Amino acid sequence: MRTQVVIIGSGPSGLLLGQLLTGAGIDNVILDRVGKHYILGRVRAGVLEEGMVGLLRAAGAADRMDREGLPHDGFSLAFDGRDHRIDLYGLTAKRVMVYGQTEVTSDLMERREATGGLTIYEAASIAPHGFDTSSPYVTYDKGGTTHRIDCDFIAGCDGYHGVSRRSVPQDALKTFERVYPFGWLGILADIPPVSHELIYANHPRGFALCSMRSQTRSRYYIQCPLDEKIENWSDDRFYDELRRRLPAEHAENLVTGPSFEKSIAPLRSFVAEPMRFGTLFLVGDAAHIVPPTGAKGLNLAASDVHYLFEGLRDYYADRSTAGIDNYSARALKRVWRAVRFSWSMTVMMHRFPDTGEFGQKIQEAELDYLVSSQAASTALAENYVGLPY
Ligand code: RFL
Ligand code: PHB
Repeated sequence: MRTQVVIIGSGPSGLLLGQLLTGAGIDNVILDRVGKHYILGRVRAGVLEEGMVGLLRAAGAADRMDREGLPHDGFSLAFDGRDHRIDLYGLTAKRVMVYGQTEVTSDLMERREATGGLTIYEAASIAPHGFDTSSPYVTYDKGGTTHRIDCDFIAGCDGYHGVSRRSVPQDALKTFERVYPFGWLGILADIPPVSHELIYANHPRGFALCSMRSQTRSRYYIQCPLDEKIENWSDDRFYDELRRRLPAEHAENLVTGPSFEKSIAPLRSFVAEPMRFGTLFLVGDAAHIVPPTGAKGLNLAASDVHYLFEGLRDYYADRSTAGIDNYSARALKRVWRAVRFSWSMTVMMHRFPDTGEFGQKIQEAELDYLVSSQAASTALAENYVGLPY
């Protein structure tokens, strides 16, 4: 088989790139090692920047988001028993959209099916080859045979554990990493959210986040030790701990109910440079991971897709290579800004092993400054709604 672009990975990066390419008349095939239902079973991001919302519209996959998504004009920082609103819209004239990654993925899959795009699920041993030449190809096993797809370019959209980054010679790659000494225990439950906006809480017992998927579905997280066992956390224990970490006005209003998803996510910052190797491009989590505190992971995947799509579109329009040549530098510039923001939010909001009473006071002083200085609130808001592409 032959196509123009092979996309490895059918997560949000791969699907969004696929739809933008299809819309520009550029042939592409998506390969994933798992099936559609497995991909849709992963509960992840919930906050979309305006840039990502615009890309979903450009991909023709925004109708349901525009109907059901919740535009948010602000969020709260809670500390020292009180709640402080950050007026995103008032400070930046921008808002964010609360709409789950599961929904984004499902809408993109539906759009791909409607436009006749080819996705090969449950393809084993996917491997990129020859990407140091202008005629790369990808092989995979399915139905007892090895298949080969020849192409012009390969987009590695296969996440942190994918094969694309691992296929690059290790001496061609520089990696940067920080692993945080805690995780997030998250639940999803069909209960009305405790507040109509997100609450990020700093508490001496640890961080807590109240998010949502709709007016009737809540997504709550609490910081937990990395070796915590999920079976030790009944719903009641989770809600009790969440209540302790929230200001009294919210703790009293918390509606509880059975969770239908509960998982622990480790937190890390990771960047691999560069993001291009000949005719192979790394996109999204395949190239970088941020801790979820800044709600940036999926949004960074979207800005990578934007830069790569522009480069490929220009290449096919007039053989200009400027866009693909600049892809890595343009993407990494924005990546590092989001890595910094996510790291700083994580450091300011969480209890570290050495935080102690002094560290707690410093965090509270920083938060107090952030919410009371217009300049500092604006800087926070500008990063949260997303820096320009
Ligand atoms: P994905 O979503 O990991 O998709 C990669 C796809 O590649 C497939 N794959 C392979 N395919 C072929 N061969 C292989 N060898 C393969 N290995 C893997 C996988 O099956 C999968 O289908 O990466 P992508 O598309 O780059 O998307 C990135 C986002 O998923 C991620 O950045 C966000 O979920 C991060 N994140 C958040 N981001 C936000 O922007 N806002 C948020 O509010 C937010 N909250 C979160 C988050 C991530 C979380 N967790 C669990 C890590 C909250 C959490 C708890
Ligand atoms: C979520 O709703 O899952 C969510 C929201 C905001 C974050 C992280 C996760 O910062």
